[in-house]
Amino acid sequence: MSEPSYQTLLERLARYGQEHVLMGWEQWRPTERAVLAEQLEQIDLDLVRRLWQGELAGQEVQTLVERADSPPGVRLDGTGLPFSPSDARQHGQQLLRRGRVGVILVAGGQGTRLGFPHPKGMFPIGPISKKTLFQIHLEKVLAVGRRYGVSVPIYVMTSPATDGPTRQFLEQHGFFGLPAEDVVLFCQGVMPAVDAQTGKLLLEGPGRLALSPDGHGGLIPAMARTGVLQDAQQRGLEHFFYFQVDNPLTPVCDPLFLGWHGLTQSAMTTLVIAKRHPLERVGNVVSVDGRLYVIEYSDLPDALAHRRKPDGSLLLWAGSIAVHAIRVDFLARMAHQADRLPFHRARKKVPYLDAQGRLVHPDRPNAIKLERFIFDILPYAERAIVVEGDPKECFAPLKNAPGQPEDTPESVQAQMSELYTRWLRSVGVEVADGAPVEISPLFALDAEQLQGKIPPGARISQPTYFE
Ligand code: UD2
Repeated sequence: MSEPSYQTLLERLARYGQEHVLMGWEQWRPTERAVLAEQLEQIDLDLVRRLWQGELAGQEVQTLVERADSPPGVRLDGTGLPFSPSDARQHGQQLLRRGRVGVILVAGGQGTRLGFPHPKGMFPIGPISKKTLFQIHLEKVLAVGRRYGVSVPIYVMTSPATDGPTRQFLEQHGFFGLPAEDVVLFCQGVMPAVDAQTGKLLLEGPGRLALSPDGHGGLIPAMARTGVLQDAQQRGLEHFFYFQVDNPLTPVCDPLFLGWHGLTQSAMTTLVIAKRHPLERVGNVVSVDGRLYVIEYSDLPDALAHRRKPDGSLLLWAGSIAVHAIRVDFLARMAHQADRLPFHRARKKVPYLDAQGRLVHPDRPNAIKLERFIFDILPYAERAIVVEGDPKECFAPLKNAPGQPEDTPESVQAQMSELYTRWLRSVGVEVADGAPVEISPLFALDAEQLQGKIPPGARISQPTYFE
């Protein structure tokens, strides 16, 4: 690689007042210089400046909430759409049998809150088996394929920090039984962190900008850039089942959910739960002028989150658990208009080199990180709907380190075990209270698949794993 020209870099950076990143250039090794030049290649400095100056802001949250209505869709009791649940389930099963559904798993996040120094998907979450999140997710995809007699491809989005270890881990484990060609990894882009006071790029080391993943909205440009979208189109896929790496209860490719989505010809359908309290850390799905929007919990002022309807129920009741069905042609259309996706600004603590070249670990948020969110494509989706799910059945996100009040490994494992206990009891198995149980996705994907697999009247009083 030829040595990048100092003068060229300086001129480019100076146009945006960012020439400080070349501080110490004379002392850097050629590789450090090359790394910086490469990082700068990936960054649109003009975009960063405009974002910093507050241009390109998304919709005003206050305005959205003022005009927010309940989103259209189907409630837990089956009401809300002119189709019956059995029609929906059948339609979903047909889509699966015809090989029209692929899976997207987003796994590019850094999992800072969990305090686990590897990609989150490598966390051993199985309450008894200690299977990792990745294994559970991939086995679900394998089991769905077996159930419907098709191969279901899974597209896994990583980020520069998680890409290497994720590839290595999945390869080492033979993709947990899926054919290698059906597990497609692709890496999302990055955005620089900027100083919250000055908008200057931060350096995490000599010649190294502080970069972070560009949010799961980065999925759209990344799918187009890496050829993943084309791959899906070539395979004849019509819908993606999209989910996050942190939720082992995700009902991957649930035919009922896919069926509601398909029957209504919705371009994007979101699985929601009725929020259990106003400040629950989920996105709020609302309808404004016939379009769906998600207002992220971190963007929602508390007072607005507490608003209630005249009947006392929460105005913003529909919490997105980040499970979506998305039409492939809609995603392809959005890939041509990725610029329409806004960036969200989050204040974060980011270590940086000060003017003397010393590394500073700030004790309060000093930087702005810029991220795009996938759900910001929702307002562009024709006939978008929500489908309400039961949080006990479909939502146990692993977010926090052990010992925290919620969404910890212990709480997630307890919830998994409770779900499997209900399935077992529904087919006549006696499970003693508190006895941990776990069911491998390859044994049964739901209570229905358990039928006939365990002799009725069986009793379980100690930790039991069905595989
Ligand atoms: C997310 C949703 C929230 C709710 C909740 C449910 C956002 C902004 N908020 O909150 O509305 O649905 O989940 O659990 O999504 N990821 C990437 N690349 C990135 C950033 C994130 O792949 O650049 C992945 C990450 O690996 C994870 C998922 O996106 O699978 C969610 O990220 P998060 O844990 O930061 O989101 P959280 O918990 O704030």
